[in-house]
Amino acid sequence: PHGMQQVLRELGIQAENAAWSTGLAWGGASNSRSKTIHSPADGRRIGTVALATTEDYSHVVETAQAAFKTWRTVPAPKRGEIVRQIGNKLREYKEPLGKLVSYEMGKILQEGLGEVQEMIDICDFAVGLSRQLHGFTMHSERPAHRMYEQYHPLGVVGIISAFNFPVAVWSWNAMLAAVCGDVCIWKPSEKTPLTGVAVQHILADVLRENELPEGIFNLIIGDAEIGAQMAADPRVPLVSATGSTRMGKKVGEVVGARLGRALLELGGNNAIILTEHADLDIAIRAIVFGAVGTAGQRCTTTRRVIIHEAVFEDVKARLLKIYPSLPIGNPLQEGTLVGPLIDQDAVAAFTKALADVQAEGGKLLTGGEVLTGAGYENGTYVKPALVEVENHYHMVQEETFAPILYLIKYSGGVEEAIELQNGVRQGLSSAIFSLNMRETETYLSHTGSDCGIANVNIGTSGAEIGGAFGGEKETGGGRESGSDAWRVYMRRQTNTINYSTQLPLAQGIKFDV
Ligand code: UN1
Repeated sequence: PHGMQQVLRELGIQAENAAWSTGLAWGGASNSRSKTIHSPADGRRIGTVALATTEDYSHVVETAQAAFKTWRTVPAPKRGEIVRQIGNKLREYKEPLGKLVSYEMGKILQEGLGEVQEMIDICDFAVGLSRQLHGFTMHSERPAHRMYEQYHPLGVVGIISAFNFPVAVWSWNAMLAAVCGDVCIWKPSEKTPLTGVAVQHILADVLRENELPEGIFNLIIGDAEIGAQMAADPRVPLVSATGSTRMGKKVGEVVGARLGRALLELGGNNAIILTEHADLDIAIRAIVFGAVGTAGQRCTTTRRVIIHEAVFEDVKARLLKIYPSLPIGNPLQEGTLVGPLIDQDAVAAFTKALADVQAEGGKLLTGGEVLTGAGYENGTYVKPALVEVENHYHMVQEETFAPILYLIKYSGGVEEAIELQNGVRQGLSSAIFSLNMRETETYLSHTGSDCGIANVNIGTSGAEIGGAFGGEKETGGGRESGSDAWRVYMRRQTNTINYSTQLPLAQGIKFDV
């Protein structure tokens, strides 16, 4: 379908039944558990992977540890050169990899290609970063002493990625980690391992061409057990996990118990505030992209719109005009804007959330149906839903990973809207649409949005890689991608050097022996 055989050939995926890869070597599982991956778009089989065992995991960790000893001695700008080559390979493979992302995950082709572009962008960023892993220098209180700090590679970085951005979020972590001198072990979502296999093939070319040892970039396909093992493993000083808050709490607890580092990027409950001073034309576009893009399966998806009563009816009417005619269908078909949900469990969660929120008093305005008939045989396609609710409803407080948009009315000033926005357990992304400077500056101030991302006249999703990405509260507090997010992938060392003939002590302490 849609030339998928050709795509798989172009990507060189031969490792059917692979369970792990250390970059050059591939292995099946040491037992016979396997998983067949079907496209959420049409239910067809794309490939079969094996599920790694504890022994496979140990082998991969040991290979990674050995590779670290070499990789950390390669100068950072030379590591950047390898990442530059990876970026170039991704440019070469953008089309087939984007198609596979779209087919395996279900996001529309435009977004599949956008995801690969996000990988290319982070490669470029990491190349520049490889010459900018800066620490501070400071003045010592002691004469003829010098103080500075430096950043050293950390070691093995575990990356647990989610199905919704099967490759981009890995690349945010792996490309930064790579220039920092770390080696990575990637456990992709069991729902989307094939894009991981494809990326691993692309990496292998670069490793081979540069005669690098295996073990710098590793892939391990497995279930939650492998993730749990990684979290508990003291040989993995940093575990970066993207996914649900439920998963992240477990990983965070286990990593925390051994005093390791966890970088968590978990659930969001992202809101857009529309004040009476909003430019509604651009606001509506942002809301629709944010709410139905990726079929509501981004962690930055717009889940709530908090609308001033003066414009509430107008906004509702405009959304009600767009929602019923959204083109829903095969994500590889040009013109489709809404693809399928990842699987039927996700459809069940969508349906249940809508039933529950209505039981609480929510008013379903449009959508909510599971589509049937030609093109929808797989049972994974739904009509995005709009529901009028109150913010305190139990379901509104939850993140349902599906295209449900909650409309919430407010009548006071921007402070009231901010309080509603912040009145959830999650704190990832947020936005305000207003042309009134007092409102927008209040929103961005310390009394404003409590999220990791706060935008003005831009929606909640679709962040650029240059900024730090992540959020507060139950979102987990981690920051990935741009800005100085790289620091978490390194260990900081403070160095004091004495070039005098004396040994003065700090704080003026006298200690004569
Ligand atoms: C995610 O959903 O886990 O800002 C990541 C965005 C994308 C990344 C989303 N650049 O929506």
